[in-house]
Amino acid sequence: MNVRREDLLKENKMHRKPNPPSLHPVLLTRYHANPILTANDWPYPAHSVFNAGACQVGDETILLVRVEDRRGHSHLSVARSQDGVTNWHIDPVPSFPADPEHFAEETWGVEDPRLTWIEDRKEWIIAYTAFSPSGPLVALASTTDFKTFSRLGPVMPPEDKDAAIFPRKFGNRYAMIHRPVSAGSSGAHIWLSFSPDLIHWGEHRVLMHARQGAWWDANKIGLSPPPMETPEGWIILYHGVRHTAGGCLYRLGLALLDLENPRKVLRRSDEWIFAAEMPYERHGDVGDVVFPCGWILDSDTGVIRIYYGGADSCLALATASVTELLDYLRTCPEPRVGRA
Ligand code: M1P
Repeated sequence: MNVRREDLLKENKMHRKPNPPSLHPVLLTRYHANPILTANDWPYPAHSVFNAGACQVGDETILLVRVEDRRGHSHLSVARSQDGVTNWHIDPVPSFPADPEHFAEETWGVEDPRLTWIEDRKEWIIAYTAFSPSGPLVALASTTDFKTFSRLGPVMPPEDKDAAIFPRKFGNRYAMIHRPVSAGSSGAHIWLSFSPDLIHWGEHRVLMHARQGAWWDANKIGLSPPPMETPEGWIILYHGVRHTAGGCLYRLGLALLDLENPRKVLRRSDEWIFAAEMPYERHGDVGDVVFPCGWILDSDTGVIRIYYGGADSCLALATASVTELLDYLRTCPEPRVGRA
């Protein structure tokens, strides 16, 4: 059964538990029939499917899904749907397999794509993690149809991941958010860099520090889907990783960047807004993980569809309202300078 996109928020709200005034706002609402895609839906052998990039092309929603095989190596495959929720048509063979023969950095696979339409190039840029023997690094590829792909190659040395390109230039430079980690570093923080051509990157600076100590986003954070442009600024959805005696907890928080100067963080949520609660998020290859790599805003309805990996095993969907996210962000504090 197809789901009309305009009905999705309404329908999802009906499944939302009432929100007592003393409790936290519910900003993301899970699709009631999650997960939307699992390895059982795949037309060829796959161990797990998760962490998909997402975009809307005309009437079609396209997901570029991370598929892990039984070697433990990942490739990317295209899934298409008219309503973005059901009736997925999945490519019969891997759409974007790793190509270690020509790109040694892909020796152990390709992971976690984020998609951005770049208007001045008239193409989609895919920022993905190439898993090289020296560690994971950021690589870029382009496509216009999600059938053929051209690699721009690695753009950051290891270790670096969780990258996405902004959809427009600042001055005449592209901007990219990413998450480098160096030996001896006190944490994994979100960085912002600029480039004249998408190949040569510089002006690397920390955009948001992981907090420290007891915080939910202490020591390790990373961008989730690409930045979303709104009249009030760029909405950033990011994951924070709390290390506990029982393992890592991946949760999501929000930030807002200045529209013209993305180095300026206007707001950052003190609290996480989404965490693993459902069985398909709590149990899987890596439990207690919610990991979105793609979101799509329907500008007519203001509904955002957020596609996220559950427990590194399946693909799930949540919806949000862009108005509600901005209302919430306005209540968030301006970030403290440096680390907290
Ligand atoms: O296992 C959870 C996630 O771990 C990594 O993310 P990050 O380095 O940002 O913590 C990635 O391998 C990601 O694919 C995975 O979902």
